[in-house]
Order: sequence, then structure tokens, then C-alpha cells
Amino acid sequence: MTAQAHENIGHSAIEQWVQEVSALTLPDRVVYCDGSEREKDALIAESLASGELIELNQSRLPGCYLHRSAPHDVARTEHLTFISTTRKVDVGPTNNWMAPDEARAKLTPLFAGAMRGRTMYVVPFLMGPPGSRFSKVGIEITDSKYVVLNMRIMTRVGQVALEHLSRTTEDFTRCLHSLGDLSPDRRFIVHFPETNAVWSIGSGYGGNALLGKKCLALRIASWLARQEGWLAEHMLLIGVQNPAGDLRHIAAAFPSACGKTNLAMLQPPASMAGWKVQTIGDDIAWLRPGEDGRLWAVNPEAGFFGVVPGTSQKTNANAFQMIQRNTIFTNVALRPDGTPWWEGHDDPPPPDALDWQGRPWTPASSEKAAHPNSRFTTPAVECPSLSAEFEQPEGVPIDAILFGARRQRRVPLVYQSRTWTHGTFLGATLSSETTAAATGKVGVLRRDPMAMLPFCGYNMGDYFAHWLDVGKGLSAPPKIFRVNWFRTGENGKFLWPGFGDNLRVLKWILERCAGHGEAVDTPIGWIPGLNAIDRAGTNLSDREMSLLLKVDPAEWVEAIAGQEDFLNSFGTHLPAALRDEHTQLAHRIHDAITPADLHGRDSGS
Ligand code: OXD
Ligand code: MN
Repeated sequence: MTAQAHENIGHSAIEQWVQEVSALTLPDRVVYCDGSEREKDALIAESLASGELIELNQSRLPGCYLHRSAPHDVARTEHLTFISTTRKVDVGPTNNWMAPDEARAKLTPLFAGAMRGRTMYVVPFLMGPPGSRFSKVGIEITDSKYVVLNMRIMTRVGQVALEHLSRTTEDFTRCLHSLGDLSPDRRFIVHFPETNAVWSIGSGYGGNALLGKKCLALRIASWLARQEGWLAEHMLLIGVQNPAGDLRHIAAAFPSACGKTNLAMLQPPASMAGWKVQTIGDDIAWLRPGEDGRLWAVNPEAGFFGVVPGTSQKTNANAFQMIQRNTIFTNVALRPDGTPWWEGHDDPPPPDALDWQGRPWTPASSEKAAHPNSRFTTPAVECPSLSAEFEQPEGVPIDAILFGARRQRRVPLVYQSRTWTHGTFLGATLSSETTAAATGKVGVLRRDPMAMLPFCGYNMGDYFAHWLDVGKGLSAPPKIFRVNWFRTGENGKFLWPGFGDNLRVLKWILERCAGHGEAVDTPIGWIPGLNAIDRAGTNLSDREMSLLLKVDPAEWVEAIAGQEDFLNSFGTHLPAALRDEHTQLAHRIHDAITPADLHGRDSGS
């Protein structure tokens, strides 16, 4: 880490941009980050001194720290997130749009002098494995030490990024971030895909401030991916090995806080000895067609930014173990012995603690001790189930793509699409109940196509067309499935045990990919037969299994109407093939409706 205003780092475009930004933001000093351990130690020491970090019990949790955010800066703020393109039509109906001139005019005064009295850090970072044709470089300028420390975990910082840049002729993404005054009234996260830049001000929250993640690796990358013929997706990435040693790969899209990290680090149930799940990524996958006609994927990130509440030895032993070292916790509770605690921890609620805002807390308190969207940031290398293929420059070949969401009703545990186009339709019509990962009401059903609603950097109608185009170019495309761990029974309780038992569903999926695995044709797709999913070692009854797999045509009539309105919102940008899929689904459902169903509907039930 060097404190020099106009250091020569051998890249004139970066140096020139740094000079422009420092002339605007007026920091006290400029520091170029090199990713070294020395730099980390200095940043931690300064953050402890300033109160931005609190040291956790170092003998129990070496290298672990707690950060408490501003109380109103705890999640992504989608209403303050914009895509700024010359033409409004290019961002489509699901994004907030701002014209580039307007965005610059609005944000420049907010950045003016914003770093006075602060240090400006210049963070070169690489997204993707070193030496990979998938990888992209960003430079984040920020005035937050917490952001720098997190970027060092989530991305590959320093020389590795500059080297990638000098080896390729590619541009880099200019990521400008300032905490500003942290006021939501002056908070904006604006993406300029046409000029490969992001401006974010007024938030220190991961999804708003670690600009390599949602901003670069999803919103900007999805734009680049469309131009370059690949896909940037909100997907976990795993290898699944069966007891015979056969290794397959699955990419799975789920909305925020719906269990991607748990699935990515799944521990097989005791009754499935010999199975292994190897973690490659838990949030983002970049997928490119390979010369062999298959789809290949990498995780562009270098760490995990996961939801803490609910993480325990029981639910996710790999994640729990992983966060015992070198982890930054944000907004969890603190016990008197200097260890963190949260709702869903294996330990019972502590008799007294400090809550996520540092206020005294006891089990009698009416509020939660940890914020529901409290987070850990941990280097991937700490994950006990990390795959040996994690940094493979060519990525891994994908056998199956899963679209999952949180749905209490209607949607079965798993079903298989008939074709890539039908699978794209399943992704495009995905909907899920909202979670605490974004500000706003929790538990409201909303459309979240491919789990990319908050992250697609362009018109989603064009994005669906791009999915279809990518599929056309694959001679051996992955099979596409829809999954739902969250269906509830009459008592409102989840029917499916979830967590490690989800491997039972993956097993059926991989059997289907291999051309066997029993399945029943239904109007919505291929469903497992009653006994097709391995239930050995569970106490799931036939009745529960049939409720989990039930496809009720009457319930789907309502879904079809909702899908139609949603698809219509894309106007002429909706690919005709998806409209056809919808029409065919409507016909199949209509044909499956019995007079009793109609009677039920007529009587208003
Ligand atoms: C995340 C999110 O943090 O999706 O990964 O919000
Ligand atoms: Mn995510």
C-alpha cells in the first residue's frame, strides 16, 4: 500500500482517471492498493482505531472482526439503483432508468469534495480466475476502508488484476464509490454500461458498495455478455460426485437469501454416504459456450458474502466452519466473550449481549439481536468443501441448470423442462417471495426472472432472446429444471426438509441428465414419479411426497393469467418463442382441467 497522489503504476488510463476523480472528490491522500498482507494489517489497525471494525475474540476466531453499519444502510436499495443508457428502451420495464447526462449532473455535485478529510483508495481487482478468458478487470475507487477490506476477500486485488489488463487489450470497469453522508436521500447506485462505469454514493452495504459483485459481475457483465455471446448469471456453481466417482456440475439461480450458499456448501445426509458436493461459487456464475458445444462456467468471485442468520452446524456445517477464521461479520450481535451470535445459531440466545446496533440485548428484547440481513464475508479458501476446480481457467462443463425460488404454494419440489426454450420460459416466469436482502416488505410474491430482476443490466426481453440465442449455439446444452424447497402443507409448515436432503433432488436431476430417472409427464413439465426421489433415511410419507410433487391444474390457471400480464410488459422485446411456450402451457393446463376444477372455480374458491 503506497500513499502517493500520482503514482506511476504503468497504466496511464488508470492514472488519468485517478487524477480526475481526486480533483473532483478532494481526498486528503490517495492510496494504491496492492493486495499485500502488510496492507491488510494496516487497514485493520486503522479501522480498529476509528471504530469501523471491532475485534472479535482472536483466540476463538482468528482474523475475525465485526462491523456495524449505519442503521439505515443494511440491504440493497433497488429503488435507488439505476441503469443509465442513452435510450430508455435499452433498460426495459424492470430497471430504473436515468439518462447519462442527467445521472452525471445529479451525482457530480454529490461526489464533489465528498472525500475531503478521507483517504481515497484505488483498488485494482480481477473478477474470475487468473489467466482465464472469462475474467474481467475493474478498478474501484472508494473512501471506505471496510469496502477495501471486503474487496480483498471478494475479489483478487492488486498486481494480478493489472497483469491481466496488460495481457489483454480489454478495457476495465471504472467503479467509483464514496460513502458520501450515508443518507438514503443522497444515495444512488448508477451503472453506465455504454461506457463501462459504475458510480455509487451514499451506502457502504455490500451489494451497493462492493462494486465488483452485483454492479460489475452481474449488471455490467450481463451487458458485456450479450455483446460477447455469453451469460452472466445470479447462480451458484457446484460439482456433485456420486459414490462411483462420477463428477457432474450444476449451476442454480435463486433469488437473494433463498439458500444458494446452503446448496453450494451442502453436506450429504448420513444415508447418502459416498456423495460429495464441491463448492465452486455461491452467488454468481459466468457461463460461456465451449468449443465442445457445452456450456462452461466459472465463479468470478474469490469469497462469499453470505446471510448469517440461520447459519449453524446443523443447517450448514461447512459455512459455519468457514466463518471461524478471517471473516468480517456485519451487523451480528456480540456476546460478552467477544464472539458473535445470531438468530439460528447452534448456541441458545445469550443471557446478555449487544445487538447489531451495539445496544444492550437480552432474550426478553422484542427486537432481533442480529439484523435479518446481517452478513459474513469470507475468503473462498476457508471453505472446507471448496472444489479443486475453483480456479480452473476454462471453468467447468455444466450438466444442469436449476431455477429455484421461495414458493409456499403451487410449485412442486422439482420438475424438468422439455427443451432449452421451455427451460428459458421457466426461468423467465420465475417468481419468489421477497426476503430481507433488499429493503422493502418481506414475503411478498414478485416476478424475478432467472433470479436476475435486480441484476440484469439491460432490457429483460432482450435478455430472454439472448438466452435463446446462447442455447441455439450449444450442441449439448445443460438440462433445465425448476426447484422449490419451500412448499408448505396445510399446517403452514415446510413439507420438504431442505438443506442436506436437497441432495436427493440433485440425484434425480443428475439421473435425468444421464438419460434415466423415472419421470411423469405433466402439463408443466416432467415430474419425478412418487418413488423416484431417494427417501431412504427420511421419514417422508407417500402422502407428503405426493403433496410435494402435486401439480394442480386449477391452481395453474391463475398462474397463467399472471404470466401473461408479465410477459406482455416486454412488448415487442418478448421473443415469440416464449410467447409460444406460454400459449402451449395454457393449452395443456386447459386440457387437464376437469369439470370438478371448473365447478370449484365457478363457485369462487
Ligand atoms: C447478495 C444478494 O448479497 O443477492 O448476494 O443480495
Ligand atoms: Mn446474490
